[in-house]
Amino acid sequence: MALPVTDLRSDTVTRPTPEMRRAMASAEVGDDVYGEDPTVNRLEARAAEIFGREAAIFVPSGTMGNTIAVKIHTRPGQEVICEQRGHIFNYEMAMLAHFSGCVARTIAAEDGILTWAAIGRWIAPKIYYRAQTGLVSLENTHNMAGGTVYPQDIFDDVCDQAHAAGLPVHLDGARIFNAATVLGQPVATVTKKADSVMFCLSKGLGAPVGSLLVGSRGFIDQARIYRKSLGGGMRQAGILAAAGLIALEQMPARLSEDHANARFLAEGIADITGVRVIGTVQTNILVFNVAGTGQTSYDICRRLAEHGVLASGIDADHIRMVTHMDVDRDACARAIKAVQDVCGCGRRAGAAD
Ligand code: TLP
Repeated sequence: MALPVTDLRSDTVTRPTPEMRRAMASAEVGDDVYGEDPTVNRLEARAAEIFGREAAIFVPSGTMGNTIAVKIHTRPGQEVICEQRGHIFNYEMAMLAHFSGCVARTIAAEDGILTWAAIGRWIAPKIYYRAQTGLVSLENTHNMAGGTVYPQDIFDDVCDQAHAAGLPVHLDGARIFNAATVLGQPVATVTKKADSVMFCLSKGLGAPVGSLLVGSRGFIDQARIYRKSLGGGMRQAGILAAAGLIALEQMPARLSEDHANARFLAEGIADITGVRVIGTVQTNILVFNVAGTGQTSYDICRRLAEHGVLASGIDADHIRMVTHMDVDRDACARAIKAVQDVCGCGRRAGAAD
């Protein structure tokens, strides 16, 4: 009998739980563009409460949440500081430029974590012939750096120093509950100093669709206008918000399982000749370099798929695997075996059993 496919391409691939489906089927709904969907209103109120903010808005995607935040914080012609592999710069269809009229001032950090020492020197001097810095945008956890978590003192310091320089800070917190799990602190504490936060329900929290943007009342009032301009007015969106409420209330508690599975995967894969795991694998994302195998990541991913394991090549040398609620320990063990078979180089001499 064929084994089920192990899909490690992303935590976006999770399917709603039976409880989510039941809640969706029986959700009380109204027209959310009129502000009349009780389930969306409940989700937004709970998100604001959990994050200790005045207000929140439900958006169809993380990309839309980030796009709206950048638009509100900046003016056309400004620069947005972000990490070089940041999602807003690489995977959001150049909306920084397209929608907000800004350019990204990217700064490289090996672990994706930007300190003020790295950022401060790139703040544009206040000279009329230099494009001005409009915003600092941080990503926690940092996806392409391997799910890395901002140490709280670094995050808080960047926010304090940015504010002292007159700059707002937006947090792309697509996976902020993963970060909070590692830090052992509530998301309200972890994100307190950022001016706005976007987080996703549709990643490790398992909801089928949706993200939230949280901030001050005035900020969210403006966000409502831009959400509509982007086509994000979703009418009876309570069907989605019902699953989102379950994701928000119940799913953060199980994220440590995904983290343990990612570490298990990393340990198994680190032993394979030609493979180098990036970083320490703090959360549910594992990135590894395969240059030493003599194959490209794309070739390896194609061959892994033939073994029933799906992973993503993020460039020619790097593969990303993301654990989530639909892959268990056995599935991770099968993935390790598949990487061993496909890389075909056995285990590094001297590797422990
Ligand atoms: N990330 C996706 C891909 O787009 C890469 C994934 O599979 O990880 N911020 C961060 C840090 C993200 O990782 C993502 C999605 C987003 C924003 C955007 O969220 P969506 O996909 O809902 O627009």
